Amino acid sequence: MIKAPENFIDADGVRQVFAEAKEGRRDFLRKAFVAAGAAGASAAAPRALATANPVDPQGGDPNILELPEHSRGLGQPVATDGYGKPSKYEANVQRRQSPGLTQTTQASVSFAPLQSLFGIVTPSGLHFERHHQGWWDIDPSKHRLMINGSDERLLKKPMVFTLDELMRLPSVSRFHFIECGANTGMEWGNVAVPTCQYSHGMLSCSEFTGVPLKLLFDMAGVDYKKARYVLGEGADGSSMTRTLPMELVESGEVLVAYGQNGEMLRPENGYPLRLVVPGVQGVSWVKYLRRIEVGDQPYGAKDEVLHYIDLMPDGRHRQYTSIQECKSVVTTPSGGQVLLDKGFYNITGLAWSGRGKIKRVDVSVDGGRNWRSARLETPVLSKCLTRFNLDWVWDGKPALIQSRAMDETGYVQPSYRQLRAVRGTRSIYHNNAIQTWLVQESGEVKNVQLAG
Ligand SMILES: Nc1nc2c(c(=O)[nH]1)N[C@H]1C(S)=C(S)[C@@H](COP(=O)(O)O)O[C@H]1N2
Ligand SMILES: [Mo]
Repeated sequence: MIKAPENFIDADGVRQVFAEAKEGRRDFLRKAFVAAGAAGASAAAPRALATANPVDPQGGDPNILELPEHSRGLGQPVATDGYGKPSKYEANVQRRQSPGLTQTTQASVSFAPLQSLFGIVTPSGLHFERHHQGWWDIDPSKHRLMINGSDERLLKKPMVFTLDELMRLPSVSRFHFIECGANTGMEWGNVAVPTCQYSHGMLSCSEFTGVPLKLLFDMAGVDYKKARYVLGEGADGSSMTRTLPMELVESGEVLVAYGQNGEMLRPENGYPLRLVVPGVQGVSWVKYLRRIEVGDQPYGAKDEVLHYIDLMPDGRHRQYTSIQECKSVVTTPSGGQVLLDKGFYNITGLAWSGRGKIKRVDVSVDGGRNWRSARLETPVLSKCLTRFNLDWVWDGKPALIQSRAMDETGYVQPSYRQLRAVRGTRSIYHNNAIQTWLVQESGEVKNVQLAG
């Protein structure tokens, strides 16, 4: 046991920190703590250190430091775990499936735990999964990528690449979000799921590394005047095939990627090769990519004729909706979480747009009557998740928390009423409406939709 020096850190010392803070955020924080204190709420305001034992905050005598074992003994050796894992205390942070959502667990989805993540990057082991016929761990030495034309006038020289050959070519690395077109699909009719993991978790963001598809097309001698469509094909049993317009490839943004967050793609995410199609719905990001064909018309593959289409109010099906429109969600406080007491909270969330950068995110705590602009954290990148934060003092009364994002084109994320006026209620895909979380007096947070 060590005796703490007199006035080791005193309450005045703590006050001093606040006194030194300039106007603005720090000042807001100070006022928030004072307000919370005056209201008798202490959960958000840390106990002054002088009255707490800094080593064991729950401990008895504030002047006696009882060192825990980890401060006295020898820790674990290096490389016990050749590939590191999260702390055992984080074991509840998992991607989860929704039992009964699909008939088999191979043709299914696991959702990313958005409520537990910070910043913009999704750790690869928590990236959402969407497989139509299960995932594979394909031997990269046997994998090939073929590039061909539907007819020889469209492409001069069909080519087959090994992974080694692709990895010798000039590469680029870029941060992008991927969102399944069906994300938030269960909410079209009414609120369907309790947490943002299930309502918005078919969304992830990684740094992808690979070769621009345009480079491979140039090598193969594509005639860009005639070949206006591109077909990507996967090597799994789902025969995943999607048509892309050639303009996307010509922009240089479409990648044949092998890297994800500094290492090779995970098997669940398409190892060893996948298409990265920034801004476009997930289904077009073909995994286990084995073939790319150029053609002079859309291919009308099963996954673009039967699935990923939108049933409009007039009874017609809208096809080839590919760009994921501007959208956002507050991840804390969000459904399933509990606010322990009134006082200060950091409202945080994610915003993204398939059309470019996020320009602004407004947050309401009263169901859309009043809005305040949130802080956008850097980096703010194109077709990438953007993190936003906003200071909030909860007064203990019911609150309706919403976020509304705007992208650099000026497009503003719609309310459910605005979205349904155009789209009706019979869609499954492409729901980018404003999400509402109800904070109840008990502190419990619920998924709700506002009438009208
Ligand atoms: N080969 C192949 N590619 C595929 C799929 C698939 O089942 N097989 N699923 C698609 C769908 S619908 C989505 S949303 C994304 C999901 O990518 P992820 O599993 O890496 O999150 O992959 C797309 N690419
Ligand atoms: Mo998807």
